[in-house]
Amino acid sequence: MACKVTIKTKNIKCTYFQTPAIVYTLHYSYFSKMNTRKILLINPWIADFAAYDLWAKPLGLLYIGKFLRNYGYDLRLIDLTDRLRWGNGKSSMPISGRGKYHKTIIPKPAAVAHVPRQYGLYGATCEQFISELKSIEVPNLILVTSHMSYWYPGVSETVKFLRDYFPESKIVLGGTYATLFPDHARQIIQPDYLITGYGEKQSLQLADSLFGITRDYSAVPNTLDSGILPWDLYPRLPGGCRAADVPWLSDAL
Ligand code: B12
Repeated sequence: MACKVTIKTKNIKCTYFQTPAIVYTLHYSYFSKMNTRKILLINPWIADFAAYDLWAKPLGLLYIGKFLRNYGYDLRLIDLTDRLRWGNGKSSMPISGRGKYHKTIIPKPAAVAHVPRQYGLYGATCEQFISELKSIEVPNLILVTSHMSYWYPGVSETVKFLRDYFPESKIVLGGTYATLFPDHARQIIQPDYLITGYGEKQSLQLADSLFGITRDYSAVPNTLDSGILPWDLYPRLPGGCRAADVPWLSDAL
């Protein structure tokens, strides 16, 4: 299936061809200033034949966000599967928390080429992602989570955009896919750093080392059980859900 999206702005031109291969051309001219202690959290696209939002939120990434914020880092989140932000209204169901994602058809990976279904990226459109990337300050560090290993093409596509927009930012990959298949992830995604297993303390240590911060890690716990997850990073989450702080599917609240 072919899909082509062309976006032109004052500084940026993105051409997104999806047949037979995906090619991005980005021109940027505004990367001048790096911000202090700015970390961008990314929940990537899901790549699959089907996906439906049953209260899915990137729990592990939010745990890391809570942890890093506790140690003084400035956070920004782009959750590409946040339907309330990217949804088209019809498919977004703010109250129930369930609903359809937008789907961008892309070519099937070779291993599933025989499956007679349309394969795609679930979540924000290419234009929405670009618009969001344009609107934020250049982060020093980008933390990308991953979920089901077989969704890795979604991680790969997401990271390509991040590389094009923020070539100077360091990208760290963690999460289920990175933990289960680190060699594959290193080869395909090519992050600057890959962290396996629980990510809170490891992310802090890595961020500190990049920002030149020293601290006594023997006094730093592995995780933070107390405190509220950084729901304020979701601009459109209904207040009731934010307060609930209870498990949701896949990556729970
Ligand atoms: C609980 C769970 C479920 C629950 C979810 C319930 C809920 N309300 O959330 C249910 C039962 C619904 C479920 C369903 C499925 N699951 Co499940 N599930 C798990 C389980 C046991 C724990 C996941 C979890 O919540 N972890 C807790 C959170 C906090 O941890 P985390 O997200 O991993 O994040 C930490 C680290 O990964 C890391 N990290 C995360 N992001 C980042 C980012 C960076 C930058 C860094 C540095 C670190 C980092 O730090 C985080 C904090 O410490 C895992 C196995 C496991 N032990 O991980 C399987 C697991 C993820 N599930 C799996 C599977 C296969 C499925 C299903 C497909 C099963 C099925 N056939 O239907 C479905 C798919 C659901 C979907 N589409 O989302 C597999 C995935 C295998 C694979 N190849 O990817 C796993 C790994 C189990 C297994 N070993 O087979 N699952």
